Amino acid sequence: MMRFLISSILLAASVEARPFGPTVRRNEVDLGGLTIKAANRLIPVVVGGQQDVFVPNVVTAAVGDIIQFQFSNGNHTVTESTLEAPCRPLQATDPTAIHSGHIPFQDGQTTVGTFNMPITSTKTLFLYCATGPHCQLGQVLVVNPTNDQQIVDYAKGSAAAAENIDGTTVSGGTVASIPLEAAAFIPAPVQDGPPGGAAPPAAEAPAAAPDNAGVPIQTITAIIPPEGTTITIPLAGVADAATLPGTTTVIVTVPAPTSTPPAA
Ligand SMILES: [Cu+2]
Repeated sequence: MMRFLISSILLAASVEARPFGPTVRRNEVDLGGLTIKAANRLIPVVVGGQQDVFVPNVVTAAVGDIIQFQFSNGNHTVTESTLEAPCRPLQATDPTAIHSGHIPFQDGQTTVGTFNMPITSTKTLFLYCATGPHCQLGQVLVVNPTNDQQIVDYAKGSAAAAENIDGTTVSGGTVASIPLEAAAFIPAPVQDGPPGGAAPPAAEAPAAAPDNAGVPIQTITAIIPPEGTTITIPLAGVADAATLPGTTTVIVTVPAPTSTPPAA
């Protein structure tokens, strides 16, 4: 009975106190040094991966939200430009403009580099990747566009940009990391390479598959017979060649060379 009475009093006191006390939110999220209230949105944007793009490439965010860039395969940046001067850092004229620095992701990583960018105004932001030709290849993003045409115009302007210029100083956000399991992407399949998760050497882009893809490749050593020689070449792969007279052999008369071969 006494216990019930005490708890009733405590309950009454807490209910009584609530309307008069300040509302204090304890549900805060630590983003590697940057603390936000959980009531604000954390908006993930994947940077790079199988393709050099931002996903999504148009983001609508409110003041107080955090855009969390999550860096997937490759080495990318988030760098602010203007719509009129794409692939060029706004930092050149405004030191507070956004630049994440270069954040890589290599095969075998168990963490993902992030750039947490708080939205502090409703200003439209034009962002690009300053690595290599990524900006020209379409790795661009618009935050809070004022119309649907802006991402189109920005991407077209970027594709036509003469050069892709890097930012200089990390600004406009906080570099941190998250566990891979928490990321909004699945990394590209691990390439064959040295063990231990080291980055594979920069591979040349594979040549386009030839039309005879799948046919075993043979090494042919060219032997150039003297001019006027008649040679016969049996055709390989013809079934029962003896029953197909006239189709199994090619006769070639070696033409005169068109230029003097170099002396041996
Ligand atoms: Cu990039």
